Amino acid sequence: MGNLFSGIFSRLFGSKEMRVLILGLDGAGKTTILYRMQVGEVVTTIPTIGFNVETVSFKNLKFQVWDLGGQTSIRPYWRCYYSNTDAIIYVVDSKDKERISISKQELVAMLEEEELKSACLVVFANKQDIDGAMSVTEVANELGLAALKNRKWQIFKTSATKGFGLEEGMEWLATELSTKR
Ligand code: G3D
Ligand code: MG
Repeated sequence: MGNLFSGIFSRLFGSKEMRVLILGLDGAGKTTILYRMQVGEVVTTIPTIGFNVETVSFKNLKFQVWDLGGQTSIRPYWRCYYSNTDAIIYVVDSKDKERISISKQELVAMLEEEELKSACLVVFANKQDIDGAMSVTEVANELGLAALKNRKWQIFKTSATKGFGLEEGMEWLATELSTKR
């Protein structure tokens, strides 16, 4: 696996497990990003409660992905996946102005979780290849990122399909994580 992303994360390889959650509303581009990283085989598990969790493990790095939004009844089950999370990659469809406020609510609710208190946050303002998409500044404002307290965060302008921005974001993440270990 001599690809770009394994190169970016290579400085994190060691004995300590690193856990990264990739979250956002359905359709934001999470699965596309997961495959784009090409760090390993994506395994989909469907817990009995009925939400898909996609997992990729690569050496000591573990990425887990699921969709936020929708039924609040399954929310307590997410907690099974929070423990020891080092980072959250939050993916936003920059073209979806209708649901950006829901995306914000979901993000804010997520960040209130005790287990995620020390996780750093990377926001991907995704689908920037589409005309009329919100700018990265608009997405940051809509999500209220400036109001976040005690949280290392950064936002990147990305296109998962065209492949731009992901590398910069992952680079920032790898740097943050390497200071944590
Ligand atoms: P999810 O896993 O967050 O639910 P997906 O989202 O990765 O399944 O992506 C949902 C749809 O958005 C897919 O289209 C995917 O190709 C598209 N998409 C993801 N990222 C981008 C992007 O950066 N730009 C554009 N233009 N499209 C993107 P389909 O048609 O397969 O449903
Ligand atoms: Mg998906």
